[in-house]
Amino acid sequence: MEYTLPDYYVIDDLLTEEHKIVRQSIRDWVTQAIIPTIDQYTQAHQPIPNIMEQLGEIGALGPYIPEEYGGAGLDQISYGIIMQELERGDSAVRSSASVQSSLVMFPIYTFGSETQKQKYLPQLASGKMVGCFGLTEPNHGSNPGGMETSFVEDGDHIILNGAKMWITNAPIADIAVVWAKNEGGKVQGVIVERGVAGFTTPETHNKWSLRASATGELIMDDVRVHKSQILPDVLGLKGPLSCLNSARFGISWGVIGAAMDCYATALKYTSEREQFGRPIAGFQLQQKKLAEMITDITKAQLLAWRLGVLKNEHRATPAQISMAKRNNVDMALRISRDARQMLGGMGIMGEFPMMRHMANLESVVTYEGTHDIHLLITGMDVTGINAFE
Ligand code: TGC
Ligand code: FAD
Repeated sequence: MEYTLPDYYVIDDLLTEEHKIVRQSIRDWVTQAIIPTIDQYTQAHQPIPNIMEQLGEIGALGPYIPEEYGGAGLDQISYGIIMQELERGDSAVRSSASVQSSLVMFPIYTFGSETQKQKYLPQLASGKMVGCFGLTEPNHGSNPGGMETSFVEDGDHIILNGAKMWITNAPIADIAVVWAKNEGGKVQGVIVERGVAGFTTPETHNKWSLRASATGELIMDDVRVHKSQILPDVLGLKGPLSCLNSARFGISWGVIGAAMDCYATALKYTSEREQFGRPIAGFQLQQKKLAEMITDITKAQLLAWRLGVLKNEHRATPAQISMAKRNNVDMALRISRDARQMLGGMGIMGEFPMMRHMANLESVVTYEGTHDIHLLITGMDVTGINAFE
């Protein structure tokens, strides 16, 4: 469907020429490579073939990682724009790029040894190697600090035991960054390679959401890993949580893409579809929905852009990132639901993107910290009182 993407407050003026070039190249790729077939893969509950290599080719993996490690050396706003354009296509595509970039490349780049960086980052940037991030466990989702996965030392090696659940790309990953407690009970990151004895990654079936992305478990049953696979430069829960800052920032931009797709589709459809002798966009009730959508998208765009500036200046706080993730995902989810209704019966069909975006966004509002958890983070930040204790 041909449409114009919304920029009601001329936010383009806030972007650099490089930002616009990046946006156009990813936008064109999504239009050609994702939109024509995404419904088919979603309906079939099948990951998009070679998606990681394709993302590597367009520079969407580790865009802000320095070029010496295979990244593109771009700024944080470019990263956000890439996530926005990918999620206009589908949240599954953005998920793959954000896990690889923020949850696998970021911790290796930030906390890894030089050997780890040289060995993994260029391969991950090209998409020839796929990574996943294991934090959530069957008994510990919102409260990762309670994790049971742990390791004991055995000479030059560690022996890792535990289970991770809901892990994006686990079934197709070559490596997993697994967060586990050491003998002292402190959280550490370990790079586990596929193929090591005792390590399995069963797929999670029957999802109604993110059906074009593989989700699975990480099962570690006496997995023996060399100590050189431990990320040396971080100890404690702040390790995985700081990776989440980067991924949540990307999501706050990404979901704007899904919302734009829903809004623009609804605007076009209701301008063309006639009932009672006139386009349904002419009815006040439909105009209210469209007016609220463009207002909410514009507010989300400004929030994301300002957060990008703060992030470029290394001034963005985790609580500011929580606010943007929570607000923007909620905005996109509400718009997907309203836009679906505006297409009437046609809104449930795969020819239109709303139902797919809506189902995807039900995961996005849950992962990377749920809607309620982010509210409590904001509450803690403004009151100074910790509701988790
Ligand atoms: P708490 O005691 O508050 O903090 C423990 C330590 O961590 C530090 N910290 C952070 N550091 C960096 N960034 C952040 N955002 C941080 N938040 C906290 C904190 O300063 C402390 O450091 P230190 O040095 O004093 O030890 O921790 P808590 O156990 O009370 O938990 C706080 C809470 C609930 C906010 C946190 O655990 C949380 O965010 N829970 C949500 C879990 C979550 O988001 N999981 C996401 C899993 S990954 C995923 O969903 C990927 S989906 C990917 C896709 O497909 O796109
Ligand atoms: P729970 O923590 O059990 O929460 C259930 C409900 O209780 C939620 O509504 C929550 O808001 C609420 N709740 C919990 N605590 C409180 C509280 N203190 N106060 C008020 N309400 C509360 N994890 C990874 O590590 N890596 C991945 O790649 C990854 N990918 C994912 C992909 C998908 C498709 C999905 C669905 C999840 C993924 N996750 C991943 C896991 C995700 O981060 C968790 O699902 C999420 O953090 C919530 O944990 P939970 O599902 O155990 O829910």
